[in-house]
Amino acid sequence: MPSLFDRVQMGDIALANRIAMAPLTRNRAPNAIPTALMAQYYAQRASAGLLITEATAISPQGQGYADVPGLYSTEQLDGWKKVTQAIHDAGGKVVVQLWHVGRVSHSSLQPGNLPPVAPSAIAAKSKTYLIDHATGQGHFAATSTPRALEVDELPGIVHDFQIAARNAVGTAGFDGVEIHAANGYLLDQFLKTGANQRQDDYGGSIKNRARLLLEVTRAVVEAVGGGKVGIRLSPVTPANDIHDDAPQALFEYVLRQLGHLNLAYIHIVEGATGGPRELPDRPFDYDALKAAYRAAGGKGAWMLNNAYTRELAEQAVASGRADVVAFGKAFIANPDLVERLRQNAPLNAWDQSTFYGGGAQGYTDYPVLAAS
Ligand code: 8OZ
Repeated sequence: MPSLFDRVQMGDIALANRIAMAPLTRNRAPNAIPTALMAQYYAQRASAGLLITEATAISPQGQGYADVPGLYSTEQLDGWKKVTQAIHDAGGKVVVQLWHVGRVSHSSLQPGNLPPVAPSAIAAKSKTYLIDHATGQGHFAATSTPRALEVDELPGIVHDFQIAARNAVGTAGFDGVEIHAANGYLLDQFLKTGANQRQDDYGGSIKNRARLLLEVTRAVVEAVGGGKVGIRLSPVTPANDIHDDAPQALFEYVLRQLGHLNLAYIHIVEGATGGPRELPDRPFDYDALKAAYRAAGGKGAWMLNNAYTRELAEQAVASGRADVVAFGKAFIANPDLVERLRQNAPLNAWDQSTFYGGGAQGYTDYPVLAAS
């Protein structure tokens, strides 16, 4: 039976164990440029089989929060190059999470202070995080009402994803990319009925709502090869005010299509992102989802995430329900999480007050186990 601590090959990427660090927004990239402190933070966690970076904007329009990094300027790519170098020097593997927030943004973060963009002009009842650069004070603010994208703007967004993927692998030194199609951001907005009321080829039927996601995925695969591409999906999360009327049928369709694309991995958030794994009002059969992917020929690694304990993760890998398990908050507080899980050692508790923004405190100062 496979264990969490066994190696696994994910497309082109060889993992030393089946423990991934989930993507975690930390808001410590002033002007969207990755810093030396970020390089230190990720390198500290390089014993993970795979590091998935925090969500990273593919374009200025894709930005939705203060001080999250981007991947579209030379300075940003130079910053990431130092991050990937530090991770590789420490023996780790890393993919960057490619992000367009869609409607989950604020006009003050958008080019020309214009409204954010979305499939339809429906505001998310959600918050974004802004920092007042005069005082350095951060605060949450309601997201702005978006405008609906014109159909002739969509190829530009597909292109932005493709260019970001090419630069990530070709210039910044990443081992691959993860397409962020979860948590109520742009690609999830197109997928789901709660945010998409379009009447063109990108709205209405499941096939139409999945079109942008599949165009983006094909473009990214064309740029870097499927063996370097993963995708994150969250079928029933309520994050950022998103919902769909029939998620089982929607996601089984999506996974059947992804089954043809030779991806490195599929990353599924079970339940509510960062919250309960089971939602009584939003039931979902994840095993059926995986079966749909495999039946369509999908051979990528199956990565699961959300509120996993050591025991639950071991069971998921031993039973074959998951090939890899991603841990989020536990990795914030435990740079040596892999070693702690191996030894069944106690875990440091996380400090929620330092999740978003700030400096080294609550970021690079969590202790590792004493050498024995
Ligand atoms: C927490 C705060 C801000 C953004 C996600 C990128 O949920 C995020 C995010 C999480 O995917």
